[in-house]
Amino acid sequence: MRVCWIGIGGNLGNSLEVFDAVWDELAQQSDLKLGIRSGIYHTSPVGQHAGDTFSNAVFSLSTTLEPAQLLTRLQAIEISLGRKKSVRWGSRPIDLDLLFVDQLVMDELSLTIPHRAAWYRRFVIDPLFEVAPSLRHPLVIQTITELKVRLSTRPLIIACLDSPQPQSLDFASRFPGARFVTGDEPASIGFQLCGVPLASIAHGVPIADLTNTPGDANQRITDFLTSVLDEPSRVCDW
Ligand code: PH2
Ligand code: MG
Ligand code: MG
Repeated sequence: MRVCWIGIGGNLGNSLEVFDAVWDELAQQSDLKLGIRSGIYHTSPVGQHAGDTFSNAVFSLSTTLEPAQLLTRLQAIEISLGRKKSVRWGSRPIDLDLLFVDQLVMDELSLTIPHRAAWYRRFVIDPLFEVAPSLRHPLVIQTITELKVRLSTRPLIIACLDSPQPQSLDFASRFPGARFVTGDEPASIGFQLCGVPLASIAHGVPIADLTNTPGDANQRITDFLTSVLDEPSRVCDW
């Protein structure tokens, strides 16, 4: 049996009802054993077409299914609950992302584990911190607590490795919690728009790989900064 962590999110319809429907559906599948779930958080929408505030949470389950089989199950539930194919990172009633499978590392066309963005998205890290603070990220080699502390520092020092000068695009005033430096200076987190694999470490700083995120440079940086600098609020138990 492997312990899998799943991120759940949505911003169309009644998210609490939709999340409950996901839980009830998974509870009926005899080759999965549901674990624990976090509370529900309100988070800033990430993406040009992402729409309104999202609800996000995480939960665990144990299974002997292969990750690809589990992903297929999750996708079937998304469709049964009204998920339509739309623009990438558009609004949706439900999104289920496979975040971690034990300490497994795999990178295939259809599935990357851990999820590429799991370590820097506050809408993932904050709910995980509630229920799995000592879970270790197998690539970034930090616990969820360490990742949460890293991202919560203000100002957050962010290294821009191959991007246009953020100052010239007004990021400094749009994201007052951040201070931008070049790749040679000490930083808490870096990002690169093209050319690096997940979390390659330069000077001990984990680098977010934005190679395959949607939009032009301005949008990709905006989305990254929104997810990194967000301060989710826990709105209720789930
Ligand atoms: N999911 C997305 C796009 N944007 N923003 C927030 N806050 N939470 C999400 O779960 C989310 C998002 C695409 O999967
Ligand atoms: Mg997602
Ligand atoms: Mg998804």
